[in-house]
Amino acid sequence: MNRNVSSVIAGNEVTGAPGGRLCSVNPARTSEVVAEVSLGDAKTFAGAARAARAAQRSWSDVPAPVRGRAIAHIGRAVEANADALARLVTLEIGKPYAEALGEVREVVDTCDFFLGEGRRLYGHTVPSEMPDKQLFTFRNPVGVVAVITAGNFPVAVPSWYLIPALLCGNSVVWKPAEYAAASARALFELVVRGGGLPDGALNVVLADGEETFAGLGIALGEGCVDKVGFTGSSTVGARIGELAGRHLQSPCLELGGKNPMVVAPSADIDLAVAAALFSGFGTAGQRCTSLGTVIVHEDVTDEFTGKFDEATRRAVVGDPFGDVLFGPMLDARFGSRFEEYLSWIGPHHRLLGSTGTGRITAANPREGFLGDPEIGIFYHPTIVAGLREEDALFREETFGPLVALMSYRDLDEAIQLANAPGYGLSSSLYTRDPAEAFRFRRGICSGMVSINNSTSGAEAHLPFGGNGRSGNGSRQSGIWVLDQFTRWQSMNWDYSGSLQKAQMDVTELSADESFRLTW
Ligand code: UN1
Repeated sequence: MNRNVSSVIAGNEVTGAPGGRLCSVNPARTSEVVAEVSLGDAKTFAGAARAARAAQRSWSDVPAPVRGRAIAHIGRAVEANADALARLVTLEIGKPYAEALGEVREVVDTCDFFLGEGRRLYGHTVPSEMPDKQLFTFRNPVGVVAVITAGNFPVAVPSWYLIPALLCGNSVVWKPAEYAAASARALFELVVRGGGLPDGALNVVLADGEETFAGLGIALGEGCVDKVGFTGSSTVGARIGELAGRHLQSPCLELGGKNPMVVAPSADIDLAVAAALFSGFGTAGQRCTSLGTVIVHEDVTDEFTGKFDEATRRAVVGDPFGDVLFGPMLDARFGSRFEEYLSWIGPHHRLLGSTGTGRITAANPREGFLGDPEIGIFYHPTIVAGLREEDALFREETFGPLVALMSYRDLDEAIQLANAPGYGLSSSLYTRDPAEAFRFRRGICSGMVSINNSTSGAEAHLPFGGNGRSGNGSRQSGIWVLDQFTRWQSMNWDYSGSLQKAQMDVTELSADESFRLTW
């Protein structure tokens, strides 16, 4: 498999590569090219936004239930191609096949949820304070939505934007991660062809970050983008938020996380270890919901640490088409960035989980590795104990297979430590004490809380999103995302035949204020 992939605007493949060309390679075997990618530039992005603007009105004229049927067809198309799509995801970003299949399932779940929303998109009928007058609310599409997504979930996370945005009657310009361009093009084709969408309703632009940012600036300036959705790092999210804010827009931002897991003394330790293993190292720790720091009660620290260390040492790393805990990094750039995080390890830290740290090679081997580590971008899983609050490893997201470990004395301290880095995406508590569970829920500043479940693995129809450094409070998924992709319009209709002035012409009943109860 080796395909050329380019942008598609208003149904036409963009020819040429004003933004240059790159190869999307298999990170488990970097000599294998998955796709040759022709990149667009800022003008390409702005052109796509204009095309989306031109197509938006006629797309929103399609009745919502008919748009819902299109979403139903997209879901079935993705389901029918699940294996091929999941294989492509594994090939292109190195996520284990079982996880890739789960991610494809998440696209189908999203379609299943929104296909029915086409027959709802409810507004309200609201009573008026005056007779012969009726009030209403309607959901209107926002217009053109620009969606910029990361490549760690190259099909599921984009679907959280594309599917509801299209269902609500918006047209979309989607800029996926360049290093996951083939998976993106595959999803694009399933959505456009599977759903039978008209040209321009969905456009895909392949471009690097800076060209995208410049193009977004142009499009916002021309009034061709009405809503920005972004999933990626907190640093880039802050830049996008600033740009959108200058145009009086509030974007939907889904950013990084330093997701804590608190292990209370009453916890089922084996269960907590299994969860820490999955959420710390699944997807090689490259989920926004990946576990950042385990905060363990001091009474069970030794037990938890011993078991977590052992489970991590035993875990199989390697070929993502095999039965492994995790495969390679998504792309070379994530390998280099991870090395920077590893450089934050100091002399006061204690390393667990592996016999080595850093890149897995013949000279720095990992026992039980599946395949040949030299041909891909593989890293040792690392558990760092002995953390202090002032450590960068405690405060910053470390996108990669690294989990930090700390101890706590009482729940208030655990909550304080869990909130201290200032992110607020996902969190988890292992306990058998229900009062502790509700106290934790109340005290934690994260958008998502798991009790006796890991920090990752959110279902596709609960609100997904974070606070603080993890986002601006926007929520995706389920009914909650409708507020991102529609705007409320209120209408009042006076059929009294006279000008009834609100607040001034209201007739109240005469209440007897002097009445007192004597029983
Ligand atoms: C992300 O990493 O951006 O809850 C999304 C989870 C997945 C989604 C992660 N369902 O881990």
